[in-house]
Amino acid sequence: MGNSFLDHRTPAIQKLERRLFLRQSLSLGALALLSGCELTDQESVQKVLTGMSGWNDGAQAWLFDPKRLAPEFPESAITTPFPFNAYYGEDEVRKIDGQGYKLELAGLVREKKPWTLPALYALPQVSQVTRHICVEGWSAIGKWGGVRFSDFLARIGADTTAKYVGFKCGDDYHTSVDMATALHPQTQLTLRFADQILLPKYGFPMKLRMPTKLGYKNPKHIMAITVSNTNPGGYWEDQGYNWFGGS
Ligand SMILES: Nc1nc2c(c(=O)[nH]1)N[C@H]1C(S)=C(S)[C@@H](COP(=O)(O)O)O[C@H]1N2
Ligand SMILES: [Mo]
Repeated sequence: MGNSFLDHRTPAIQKLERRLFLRQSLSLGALALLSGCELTDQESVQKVLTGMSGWNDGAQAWLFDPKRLAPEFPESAITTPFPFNAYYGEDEVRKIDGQGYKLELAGLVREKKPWTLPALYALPQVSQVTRHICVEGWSAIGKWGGVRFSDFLARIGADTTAKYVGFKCGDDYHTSVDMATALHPQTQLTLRFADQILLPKYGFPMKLRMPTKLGYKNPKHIMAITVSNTNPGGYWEDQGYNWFGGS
C-alpha cells in the first residue's frame, strides 16, 4: 500500500505537507511517489526536501537569465503602507547608529576599506519601483533607491568570478546570493525607501534589494559583505528555505 503513510501523519508532517503544497504545488503523496520513499517521519521528509531543494538551486541557477529584468511599475502602483516583516515583531526593530556606521568588506575583495554612510550616499544613485514577494503569502510594490550593486562590486575590486556574496546583518540575520544575481542590473545596495533615508523597520542604514529574489533573500541592516567560494547559507535557508530563492 503506497499511501499508507497518509494515515499516520504527525502535526509536524502535516505542517510540512502544507508548506510543500503552498510553495511547490506538490502534495506529500506526490513527493513520496517521486522519491520512492515511505515518508512517515519528519526526518525522512526533511531529507527528501533538502535533496530536492539542492537540485532546485542548480536548476534555478541554470534557468536564471542574468539580463532578464523583473517588472517595474509606475509610482501610482506603490503599496502604502508598505508591510514590515522580520523574524521578530516590529517593536523589536534594531536601531542601528548611522553616525558610527561602517560597512565592513571581507573575502575576495581588493579594497577592504570600510564604508561610511556619507561615502555611500555620495556614489551615483539609481531607483526602482518593483514588487517584493514574501513566501509567507504577501507581496507589495515599493520604491527603493541606492547604488547599483554591480557598480559597487566593481568599485571595491570584488572577484566577480567567485560564487557567492554573503551578508551579515545588525539583527543577527544573514543570507547570501549567487554571483550572477549579485551582478544583475536590478540588484541594488539600497539606502532609500520611497525617496526617504531607509526607516529602521525597512533596514536602515542599508539593505540589498533584488526584485529577482524572494523577500527572505533581501537582507536589511547590512553590516558586512563577504565575497567567497564557500556558500555562507542564511537564517531561513539553513532551516530549509530554498537557497536560490528566485521570485
Ligand atoms: N536583517 C533582516 N533582513 C530581512 C529579514 C529579517 O528578519 N532581518 N526578513 C526578510 C523577510 S522574510 C522579508 S519578507 C523582508 C521584509 O522586508 P520589509 O520589512 O521591508 O517589508 O526582509 C527580509 N530581510
Ligand atoms: Mo519574507
